[in-house]
Amino acid sequence: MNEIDVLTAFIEEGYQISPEAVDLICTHCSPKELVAYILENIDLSVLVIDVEHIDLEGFSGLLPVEEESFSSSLELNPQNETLNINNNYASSYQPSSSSSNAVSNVCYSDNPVSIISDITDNSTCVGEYMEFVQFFRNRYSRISDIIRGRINARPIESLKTGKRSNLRSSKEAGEVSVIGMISEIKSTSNGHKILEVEDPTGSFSVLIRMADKELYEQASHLVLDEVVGFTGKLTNDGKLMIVQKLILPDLPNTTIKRSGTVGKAVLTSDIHIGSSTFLEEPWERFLDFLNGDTDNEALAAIAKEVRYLLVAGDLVDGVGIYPGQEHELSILDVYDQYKKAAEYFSRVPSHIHIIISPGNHDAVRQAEPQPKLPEIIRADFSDNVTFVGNPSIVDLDGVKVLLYHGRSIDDLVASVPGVSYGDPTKAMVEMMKFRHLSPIYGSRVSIAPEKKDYFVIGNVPDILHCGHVHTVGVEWYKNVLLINSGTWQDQTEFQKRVNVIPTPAQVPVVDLATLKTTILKFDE
Ligand code: D5M
Ligand code: FE
Ligand code: ZN
Repeated sequence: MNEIDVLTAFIEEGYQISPEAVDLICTHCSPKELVAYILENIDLSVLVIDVEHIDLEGFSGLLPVEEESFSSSLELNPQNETLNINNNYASSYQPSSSSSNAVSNVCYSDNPVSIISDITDNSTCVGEYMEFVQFFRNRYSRISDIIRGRINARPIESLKTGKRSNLRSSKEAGEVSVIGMISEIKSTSNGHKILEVEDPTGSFSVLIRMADKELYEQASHLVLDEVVGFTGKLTNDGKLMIVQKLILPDLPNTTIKRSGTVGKAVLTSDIHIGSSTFLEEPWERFLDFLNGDTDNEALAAIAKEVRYLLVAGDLVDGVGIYPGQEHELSILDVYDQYKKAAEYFSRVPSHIHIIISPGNHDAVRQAEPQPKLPEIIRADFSDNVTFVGNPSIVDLDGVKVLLYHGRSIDDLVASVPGVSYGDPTKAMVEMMKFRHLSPIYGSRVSIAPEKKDYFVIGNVPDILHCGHVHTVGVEWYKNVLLINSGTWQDQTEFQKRVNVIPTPAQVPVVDLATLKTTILKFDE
């Protein structure tokens, strides 16, 4: 890449860059990858990128993009002695210990966790009208900034002041672009879609024609309250835009798969301790596995490498969560449910760093973002447990994980064609395209209007870890690993009625060096 290439790359994304920074990039051995890395990680408040904004140390751990980075998960049955595992354990986790039995001398602090984003202790909202205005403005401003680098958008107000003939600034006469939050989605009698879109200056109607098949299909994935760019032409009276192109915030195509660290992270969720359908025996086998207590050599080898255990919500079943739940509980008191949970987690080897975030069955506020579990509950857990809110972003020794329980998946299943409970990663792909975990306001997810919209996906994580739907799924989307970690609860009577078919006792294990994922099964 020469200087012009570097300059163009940043200008196209809406940034200015100092000559010193251009020099630094041009003289680097991997300038193209470095540009992508800077664009991905730059703080949105930075207007002119300078040398100080270039984190060469952080960049030094990059892997080149692989064409097929996730080949379908290898399913392991712990009962099956004829496993053929191709993983190479040569790079096994060797923490700061001289003992040959390294794991027994490791402390959980050798497996560092830093919390990058979490509502805990930062909540300010009381639910007033103006807080909602500020909340949606924050969403609009952060997501529109992502889109703005890709189109030359004008304020919606300016569409109203000028008729079509006055709007001739773009390449093609009459072509205009706006960035708006979708406030209404309607169909006309002819089957076209009309969307009402808003920005801070006003609102406008845009039309997506049924005959424009590709665009129409793309538009069928749009949901209320997401922020999208629209390019099109105004009708002669200037009252409607006929859309020609949708510009989603999406992940950049330049998103690079980063190299991580050593060892493995075990991802789970929806344990539902206290439910009468909690699968205690498979769970016990899982705890045995973490302790290396298994005859299966391959599993024992994996267990040795485990550094992190992540729980993405619904640790316990809770009480009063759905009608008639009391008939399906084996532990009736919510504090007793957490005591039992603490007991189970005390049996996880103490060098494994455990991260627990809450879900809709946990004993914190239901409105999202949810803070971490309260001290009265945390006090029973060992020191190797770090509690975080929902959603939150954590850094596991260099691997960035966005944890979100996933309640919004209920809304996405109801709104987006092709998104189902059976394949939860489809909903997670939509989240990445929205650059938002839970855009729809006023449906299943109740939103606490904090000053910042914690659901906006600003910096791109390495892994998005969700739960809630009780089905396991692993997928890649533009070099981000999407994992739904299933459940430890068998189907409840309530779930039978609403036709939830869980895939319990399956656990995705992520290799932190390659992000390759293996699903371990404990159900037999
Ligand atoms: O959610 C477990 C699963 O059950 C998840 O797929 C959502 C689904 N679910 C939960 N409540 C309802 C209602 N009221 N209708 C339909 N489907 C539902 P969990 O959070 O573990 O209960
Ligand atoms: Fe659940
Ligand atoms: Zn849930």
